Amino acid sequence: MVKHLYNGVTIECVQGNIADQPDMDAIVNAANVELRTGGGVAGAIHRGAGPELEAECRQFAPIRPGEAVITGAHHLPNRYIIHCLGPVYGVDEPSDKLLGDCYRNALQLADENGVQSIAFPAISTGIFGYPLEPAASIAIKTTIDTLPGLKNVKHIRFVLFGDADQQCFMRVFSTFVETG
Ligand code: AR6
Repeated sequence: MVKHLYNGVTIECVQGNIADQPDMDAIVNAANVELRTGGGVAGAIHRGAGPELEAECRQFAPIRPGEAVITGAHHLPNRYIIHCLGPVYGVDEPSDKLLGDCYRNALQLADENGVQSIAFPAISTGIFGYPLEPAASIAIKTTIDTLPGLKNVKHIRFVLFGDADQQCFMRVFSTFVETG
């Protein structure tokens, strides 16, 4: 695990399951347009939260790439779930801007709702096909750039499913910390 204090905010990269982060106020969902259950992250989160989550999501669907919406977490132990629609790689353009929008909008929405701790998965890097290394750079750079505008968020965790994914995020993260 790499952990660093950046502008008074703890940022860390861990290996794990996004639906099993009980110490976080909010977790982020790599959602689909209709905010329904799916594979990967969306499947894990909806399974954990229960059918009440899909019911609450209905009023916000459909969402656009880069957008973020907030709901309760229902049967999961968190206070909120923030749902982001990442870009489908090679389809939703400009994909780098849209992916950055996800992280920025999720952090701002979290902050507005008094969230102090938030966990992100690697949005768009599964079924949506975004290559991991550029996705990690966008996730970490956008997060660092957004920090100065945040009042409440004090702890940001990137939760990577696989070992290689975690290594990649840690490598990219170290570059920013060394040069930042
Ligand atoms: N915890 C943490 N990371 C996970 C988990 C988990 N439980 N499961 C998968 N990952 P994806 P996307 C990783 O496909 O690319 C959904 O079905 C995974 O290895 O969940 O944004 C929705 O319904 C990958 O690195 O999200 C959408 O249709 C990353 O999380 C579509 O997939 C994101 O994988 C969204 O695709």
